[in-house]
Amino acid sequence: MRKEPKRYLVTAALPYANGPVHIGHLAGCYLPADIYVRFLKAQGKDVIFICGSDEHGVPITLKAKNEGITPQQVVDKYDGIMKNAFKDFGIDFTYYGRTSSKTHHDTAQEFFKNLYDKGIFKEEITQQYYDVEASQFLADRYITGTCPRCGNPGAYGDQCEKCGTALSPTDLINPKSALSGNVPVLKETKNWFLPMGEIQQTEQFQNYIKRFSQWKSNIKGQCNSWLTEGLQSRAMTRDLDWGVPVPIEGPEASGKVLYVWFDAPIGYISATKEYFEINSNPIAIGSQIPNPKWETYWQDQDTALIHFIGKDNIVFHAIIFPMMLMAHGDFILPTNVPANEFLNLEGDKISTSRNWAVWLHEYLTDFPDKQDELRYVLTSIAPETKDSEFTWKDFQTRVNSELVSIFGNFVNRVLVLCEKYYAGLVPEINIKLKDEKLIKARQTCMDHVAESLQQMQLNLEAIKLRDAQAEFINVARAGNKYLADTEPWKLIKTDAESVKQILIDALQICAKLAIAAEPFLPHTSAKLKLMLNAKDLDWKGLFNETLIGSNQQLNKSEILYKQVEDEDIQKQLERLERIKKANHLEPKPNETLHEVKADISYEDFDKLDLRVGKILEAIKVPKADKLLKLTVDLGFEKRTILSGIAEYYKPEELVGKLVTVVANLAPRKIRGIESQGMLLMAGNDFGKLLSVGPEADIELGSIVK
Ligand code: B3M
Ligand code: ZN
Repeated sequence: MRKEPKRYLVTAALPYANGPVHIGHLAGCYLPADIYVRFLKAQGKDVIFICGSDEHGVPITLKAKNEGITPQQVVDKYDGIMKNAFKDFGIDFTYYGRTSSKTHHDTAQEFFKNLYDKGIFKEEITQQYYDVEASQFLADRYITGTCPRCGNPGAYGDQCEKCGTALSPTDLINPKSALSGNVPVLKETKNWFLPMGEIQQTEQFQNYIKRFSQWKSNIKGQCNSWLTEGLQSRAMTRDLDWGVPVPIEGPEASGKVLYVWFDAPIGYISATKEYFEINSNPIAIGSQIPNPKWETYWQDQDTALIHFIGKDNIVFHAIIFPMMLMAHGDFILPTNVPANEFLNLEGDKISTSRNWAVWLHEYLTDFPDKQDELRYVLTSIAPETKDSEFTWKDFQTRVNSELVSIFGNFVNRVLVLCEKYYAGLVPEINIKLKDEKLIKARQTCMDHVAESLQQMQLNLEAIKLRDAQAEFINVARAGNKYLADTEPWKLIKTDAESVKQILIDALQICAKLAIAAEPFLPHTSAKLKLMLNAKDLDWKGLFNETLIGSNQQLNKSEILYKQVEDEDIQKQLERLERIKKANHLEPKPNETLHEVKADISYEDFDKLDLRVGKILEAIKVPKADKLLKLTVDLGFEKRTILSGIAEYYKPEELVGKLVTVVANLAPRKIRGIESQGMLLMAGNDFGKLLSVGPEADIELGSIVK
């Protein structure tokens, strides 16, 4: 076991400033990071929480091109939008920076220079893809193609987001320019490479990776598989004009910038610096030293550095950035990289380009006072170990049957009864409970509360936030059960003294809930503390017996949560339905599904020659909305096949996919092109699917029977 760190530096991935924030972002890293930080702060730990906008890289320049504005205009627009969305949902960063700031440019350049001067980089002249039409080198997301590792046809030039592998453009199968769609040419250029394969062999790196054993299995697994394959050198510079200029004198570096994944993680350092620069006398929460500096957090070995990220960022945070930090030498290495998997929405992957998302700013327009409700649901379904799914129906159920019926209801019953019986003045207890049944109910409740709180604390420490929140609700559940078992509203007529004890107990549970809610539901926590007239309740009180004393005047109670109505959910579902339609993904009427065609003999069936093929190329047929012209490899020969699937698949999604082909269908001319076969398809709610999946591990030309 590692000893308790003196301080914590928690980071959340710097989001690209190229679009608003959606629930997938929130659930993936900002909310878990915020809950963890709030938990640390509540215990009086010394912690700073750093984030900021990632304003470089191809995602920004592509967005600028699509919107017809400059990259600077893109980042200026979204930096503010993102920052506000986080604030609205209570994501309480110590500092939120931007990578376009001067401090960041200086810090990133100094960092690069440090490694350059030490001779860490390997200078290499390599052939890089170039788009002749756009007169531009095609780095990173400027180029797409098929991932050589998992066959994902939409992999980027620097990474496959499906399997997480870090790629170079030349690794891609069937590369295409994202600017023009053209097949790129190769052109020589010089860049500076981080020799990751060499660093992997160093003792320091081998020592560092021992930490993986303490990490979540999804991260450990990915990292170990890359390390087993062996790491390749990776260019840390790019032939682009948007980014941090490469700080090398002379013509060889002109027109080049730092690779965005070199500069972005340094953004954590520069944002920390900026925070200390701007706050001339910063008092980091709980800091044990009088004048903490940014260096204290980044260079002192007693700091725990924890990066919250989404799974597509694992390689950069768990391997590449630590290698950079190691090569520099002045910095600590990450203690933990708690990466989450992805959150899906109503059966489909969240997608910004298809507008398949719940945007935070839109959510707030429809549910202006339900921030904590969304935090609660997203934590309940957090994709901590595997992908998970948000549906509006589930949102409604969780809010109504957990927040409203369990937590909200318990607090409301207790406070309303106190108002009714004691005018909100906490009574004094004169006699202890005597009735056996009441004594037993009380003991059971107290045991459950203590156990759940303990379990919640352990889960928070282990960053198992889903389980931690479930234990939080169990505390309220135990409180509710106490009331149901003792029925103070009936007992008041026969044994008013016992009711005092029961309600005082229940008030202590409300106080514990107010404290424990802080990490998960900060708005509710503040509201409840106010209602209890106990602003100063703090985490240390969680296991105390008496938090609300006799004669304390409670404030007026309010309902904590309101029901989510069917109409609210209907409205959201209709919105998604409209988007689905707009994306041409609407369900097709399939009323003929139950009518099976007339029987055929085996001989009839046997006339069909069904084969497995691989799509090598897919292009749109001009002036035909539905048609794609495919080149399909049957192993023994290549065929041209026309298929009416342009509404359902983008050409680039098809390349590399395996399909079932009717190989002996008589050739047919469609729009002047001869189609030499047919693909088998299956209809489903979203359109049509190819009948042999991309994962099929099967020889081309195999006979389908
Ligand atoms: N901007 C990628 C992303 O938004 C990237 C993270 C940088 S963290 C240093 O997924
Ligand atoms: Zn892949």
